[in-house]
Amino acid sequence: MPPLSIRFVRSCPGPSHLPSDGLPEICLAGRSNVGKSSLLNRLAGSRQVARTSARPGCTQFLNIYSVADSFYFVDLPGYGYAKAPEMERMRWTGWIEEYLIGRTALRGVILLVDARHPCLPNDMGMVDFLRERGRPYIVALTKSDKLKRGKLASSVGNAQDMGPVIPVSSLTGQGLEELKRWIFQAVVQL
Ligand SMILES: Nc1nc2c(ncn2[C@@H]2O[C@H](COP(=O)(O)OP(=O)(O)OP(=O)(O)O)[C@@H](O)[C@H]2O)c(=O)[nH]1
Ligand SMILES: [Mg+2]
Repeated sequence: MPPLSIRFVRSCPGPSHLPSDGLPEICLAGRSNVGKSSLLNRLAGSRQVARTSARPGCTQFLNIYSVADSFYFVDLPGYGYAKAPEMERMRWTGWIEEYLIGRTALRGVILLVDARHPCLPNDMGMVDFLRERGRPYIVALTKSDKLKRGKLASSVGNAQDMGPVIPVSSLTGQGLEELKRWIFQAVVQL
């Protein structure tokens, strides 16, 4: 499959700034620094689309990207960034919950989890939250290039507790075709 045509639309400082055209949305959720922006850039075949940082907590707002003017990627603020001021952290959590519970355009959630640390408590909390609300989701095990084959296999095995899993790497491109197929399926689901 060719790279996706991804274009940054805007950062949303509040829910009222979300798109109002009713196009389907796929959101990317996960801990801070897990590789959300890098994944978007790799899917776009470009380093330019989303800002990446070795410094956690860089993406503070909810960021909207248009994919071929057909659907949106919504990059949620990373959770679990311990150094953010308490109020900020509360607001981020409120945002994420509000969006995930109420958004009718939302067709699926890509939950990014570091392949080296599957099943951490706040990721399990997110899984429970998505299951309870019946939101379709897939677990993308990120940075899988950092693990040797045997370790990755056991990480994938452990991560099955979280739900359907695809190991991915934004460095090597591993798993991205499978992830794209999941995204397209989720988008067309009514
Ligand atoms: N080796 C490797 N490094 C990665 C991969 N994906 C991301 N990284 C690195 O991990 C760091 C964080 O990546 P980002 O894409 O900025 O993560 P993020 O989830 O968008 O971070 P925030 O927006 O700050 O929450 C960067 O240094 C990336 O280069 C990957 O697949 N493999
Ligand atoms: Mg980011």
